[in-house]
Amino acid sequence: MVPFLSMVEKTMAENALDMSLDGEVGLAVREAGVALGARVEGVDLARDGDDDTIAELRELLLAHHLLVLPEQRLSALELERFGRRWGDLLTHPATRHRETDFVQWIGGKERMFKFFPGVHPFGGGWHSDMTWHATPPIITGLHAQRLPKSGGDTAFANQHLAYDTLDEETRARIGTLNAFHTGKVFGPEVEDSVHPVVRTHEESGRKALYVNGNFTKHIIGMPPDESEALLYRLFSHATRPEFVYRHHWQLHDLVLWDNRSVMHYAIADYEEPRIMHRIVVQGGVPR
Ligand SMILES: O=C(O)CCC(=O)C(=O)O
Ligand SMILES: [Fe+2]
Repeated sequence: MVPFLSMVEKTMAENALDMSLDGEVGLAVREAGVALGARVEGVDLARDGDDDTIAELRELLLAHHLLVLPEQRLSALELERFGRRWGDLLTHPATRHRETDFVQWIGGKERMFKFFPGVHPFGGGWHSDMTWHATPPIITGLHAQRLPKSGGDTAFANQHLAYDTLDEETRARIGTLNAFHTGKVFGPEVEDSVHPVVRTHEESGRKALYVNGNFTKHIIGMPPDESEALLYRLFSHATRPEFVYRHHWQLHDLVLWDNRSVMHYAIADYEEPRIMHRIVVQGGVPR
């Protein structure tokens, strides 16, 4: 078993940022959380959408798994245009912006504070985005339009840390397993998919846990009781607070994250409107 603290130290070293100036385009970068995340200032995406800036942001996202870009004044169509710099965009069956299918509009009264067992507002419950899709998004961007006076944070958990801190026996046991993910929570016509329990990041080569409580229903070829017990154990390990960065939103924050590396949870502890614009960048088949 890899000692947990040495993993955190490794992540801290990776994150080692006390406000450094990054690369050629002069972005100001500092750590957002110990487990993951960097805050990037000195960029105005409405203006600085050049290839060098996008290349720098790509590198930063790969290193830190999540980027906070404060004070981005982008319309929905500008957000869509920015998203297309990262790859093809996916639509989402649940919620679409009135101006474009490629930006999701997330908000509304029905999403406010309510606790009923098993009922989550959009994004509530730990998940990586759209894992029910055959080629789920590698990157999600969320842009804060309207925020409640308090509450409404989003929590993000580093799934490389989650994988690396599993005991060796469990890592060996899950290394070749696949799991069934369902999209039926969004409608009977929405697809289901099977993906590996451990995903290897195409760019970094690092392994990550890739199962989640919202969409992953069972392990393929395993008796139901055993599958449930294993998934339950993996879900609770994957979301240990030590792996988490909790983002407290400011208006016009744009947060980008890598769904191959992190899970997230929209915390529904607010009683006023909270509105987000969202884009998702399509990936390949998870391996
Ligand atoms: O509203 C949020 O904080 C996150 C919602 C979510 O899960 C998502 O945008 O993928
Ligand atoms: Fe999500």
